[in-house]
Amino acid sequence: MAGTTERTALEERQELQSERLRDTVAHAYENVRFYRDRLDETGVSPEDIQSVDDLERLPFTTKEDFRDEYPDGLFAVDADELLRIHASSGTTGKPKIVGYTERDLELWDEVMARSMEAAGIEPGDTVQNAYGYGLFTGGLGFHGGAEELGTTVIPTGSGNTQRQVELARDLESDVLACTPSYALYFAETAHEMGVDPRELPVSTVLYGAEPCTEPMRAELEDRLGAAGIENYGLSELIGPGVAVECREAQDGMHIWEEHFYPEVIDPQTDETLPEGEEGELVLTSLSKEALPVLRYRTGDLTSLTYGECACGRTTARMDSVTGRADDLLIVRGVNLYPSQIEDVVLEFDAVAPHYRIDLSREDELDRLALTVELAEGFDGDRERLREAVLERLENALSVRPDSLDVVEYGTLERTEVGKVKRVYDHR
Ligand code: DLL
Repeated sequence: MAGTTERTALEERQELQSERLRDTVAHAYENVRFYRDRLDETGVSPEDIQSVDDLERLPFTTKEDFRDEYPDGLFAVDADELLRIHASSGTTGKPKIVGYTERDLELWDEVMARSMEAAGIEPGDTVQNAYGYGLFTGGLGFHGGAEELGTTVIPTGSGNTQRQVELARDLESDVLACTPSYALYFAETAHEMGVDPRELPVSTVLYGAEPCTEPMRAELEDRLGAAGIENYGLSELIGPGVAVECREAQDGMHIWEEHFYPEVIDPQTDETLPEGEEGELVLTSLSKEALPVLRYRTGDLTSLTYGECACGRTTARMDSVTGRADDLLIVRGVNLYPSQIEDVVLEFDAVAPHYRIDLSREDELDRLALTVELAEGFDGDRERLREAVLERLENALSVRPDSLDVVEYGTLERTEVGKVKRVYDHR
């Protein structure tokens, strides 16, 4: 796509980033009281930020800041300049409200079209968009990008899954855009309808919006007979369209970093971490009008890689998100993320890609109860499987769940709309 720095030398991109950073900081300072106060308190003036190397001098922006400034305290333009409002899918408390000017919407379409192009989607392809339409950025984000790229988009939104299977078959959808959990549900529904999901024309699944381990990706690819390409983004920055894997290498997600500048920090010490080290992703918007964000702490844990990718793109790449800083489970002193449990459990062919973690507290101690589901048609020894999973968890993670239930295929609730919930904290 023209006018991007996807394949330019690092120095050239950095110059552009620095120029845009200066503009963004000035824009935020002049038009958002929150940023003006924060910078003044910190003793940093916009002139102090001349290049991306000065970024570390800026204070962070957090989810709490969005909540405190609800609904529109972080907006940098007047309400009549907004063309659209979305909100994040926060499960608790107030949603984070985000707004877009005309230029922001154009930018969003551009980064989404670019993401889809990098994912190997071509003009003329048919994209069935099963991300939710509405306040969630998934639906309209993919929709805009698909049209910008010149594909045919079928705006099914989420839910109504039998109908979706029929449409995918009858309209010959090449691409299914949805969360990874929905892709699995879609495959299951097809199977129940007597349709072999692998026989459907879908050859690419543009998944995202939820964590997805490699074994989970392998499951969804296998069940749908399609390539899974991972997408990452968040409402606070724009929505989907922040980063995507390239079809050629699938070696980390390319961050469209002339618009979203990435850093990874140690969430405890707030120090910036070097390439390859895992920590919390921090993003700064470089081209946003309505909602510029400076050093936004995403809460998402990942690491960054620099250097040219086998596909020829030179952008920074981020690894799959292993979890959220606030998803950390501490079970009898052992630090653990749900994705680590997923990784181990899905090693077992006899286990379906559905599980549930329940946390409770008894006598001041945390209890972890794990429920896994049997693969369809399993007729082996259930108790032996249970023991094997327990032993493997203990070896791999140094923690043994207090209880492990192995339930029949189809027992655990499926997510047809919205993001999957696998951890239930009753503490
Ligand atoms: O989930 C935007 C999106 C839509 C991304 C469709 C990709 C596809 P929010 O609802 O604001 O926006 O939620 C953002 O979702 O901070 C992550 O915690 C999580 N998330 C998004 N993509 C991924 C991913 C959209 N690939 C929050 N892997 C983010 C893991 C993801 N988590």
